[in-house]
Amino acid sequence: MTSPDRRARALDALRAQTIELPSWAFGNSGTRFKVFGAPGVARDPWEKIADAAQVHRYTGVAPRVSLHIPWDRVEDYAALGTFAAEQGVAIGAINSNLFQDDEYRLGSLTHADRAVRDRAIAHHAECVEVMRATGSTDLKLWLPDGTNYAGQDDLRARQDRLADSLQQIYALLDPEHRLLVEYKIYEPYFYAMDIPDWGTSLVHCLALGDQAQVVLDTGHHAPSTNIEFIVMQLLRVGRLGAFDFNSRNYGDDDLIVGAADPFQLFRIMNEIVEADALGRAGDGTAGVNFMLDQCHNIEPKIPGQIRSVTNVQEATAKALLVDRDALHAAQQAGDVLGAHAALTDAFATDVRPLLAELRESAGLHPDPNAAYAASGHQDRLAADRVGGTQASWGA
Ligand code: LRH
Ligand code: MN
Repeated sequence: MTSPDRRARALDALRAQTIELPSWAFGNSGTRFKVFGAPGVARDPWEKIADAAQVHRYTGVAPRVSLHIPWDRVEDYAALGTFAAEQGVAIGAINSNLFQDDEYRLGSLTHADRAVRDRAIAHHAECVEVMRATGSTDLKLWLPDGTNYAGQDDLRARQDRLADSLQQIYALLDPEHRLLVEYKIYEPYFYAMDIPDWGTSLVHCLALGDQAQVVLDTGHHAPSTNIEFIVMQLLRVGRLGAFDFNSRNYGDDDLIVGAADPFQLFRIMNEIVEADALGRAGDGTAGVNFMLDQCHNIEPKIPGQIRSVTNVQEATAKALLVDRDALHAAQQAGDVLGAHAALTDAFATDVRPLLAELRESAGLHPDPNAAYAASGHQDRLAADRVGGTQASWGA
């Protein structure tokens, strides 16, 4: 039975939780085989932001939208920021894009040709200008660079070129900015990615300085990787800047977070709660940015994002209900099963009534997905958004 005190503390923490939505989740996406369209899909950054605002309207905990440049390139970013504020949300992390230019076939920040590296660095200068115009403080860099065959290039020389390029990007930052460096084990290259794992991202972040932090995308690891261990270690060294939450069964599937492995998401949030890293960092800096990075290839986008947000809330609520005194006592006593049970008991708790109470106390419907479905908004979008070109990954 959860103590009233723990329940009350859990509600307080859940009330303060925020989850950042990816603008690209509101556009069409797919695989190399097919990208499906759907009635009412957003056609530009303004409509993507309006869709994200719907998710915040029904969940109350999704007040930021991360942008991807150039997918969300507009003439007037300050106007886009103002529009977002009018919709009740803010612009979050600005994502650079080094994976769609022909010049980057053999690398971008790691390329042997300085002119190609300068081009990639200049792209980040553009992203920093977008941050200044929108009030964003997070520059998110996923490095897609890599090689496909052993011997194709000098792995160490690429690292040295990368370190120099990252230093130049880091120098572009304002004091309140962060550079979030995302790693990925494979794809779009299939022999060696130049930032394949958390260790490589951390090595570069430590070399850069305090404003450089690691992004952990839950879909970017080898199968059976203990991701919560990586979370614990990055928190321990103060370099976990953000999550890209999604779930996977095989590769970088970008499915709804918690859909494929809810217990893994719970174990990850358990390490976050154990380290008291749910809210802003003790030193007042932003702390861990809980972002989604997903594609709704076949399901409707707004309901998919609402479901993703409520999945993160459920995993967080379960982690907040762990009896940590009992857990720590069992761990100290070497009570293997007792300690494990402290976690599995919390995981087995139905937290939906607690979250319904949280939403009602915030003036929201207890079931955001049911409320959105009943709103008829999806049908209105399909009726209103006729003509034009639906936004799509890569376009
Ligand atoms: C790369 C990635 C990265 C984004 C992209 C949309 O796989 O996770 O975070 O740039 O997806
Ligand atoms: Mn990602």
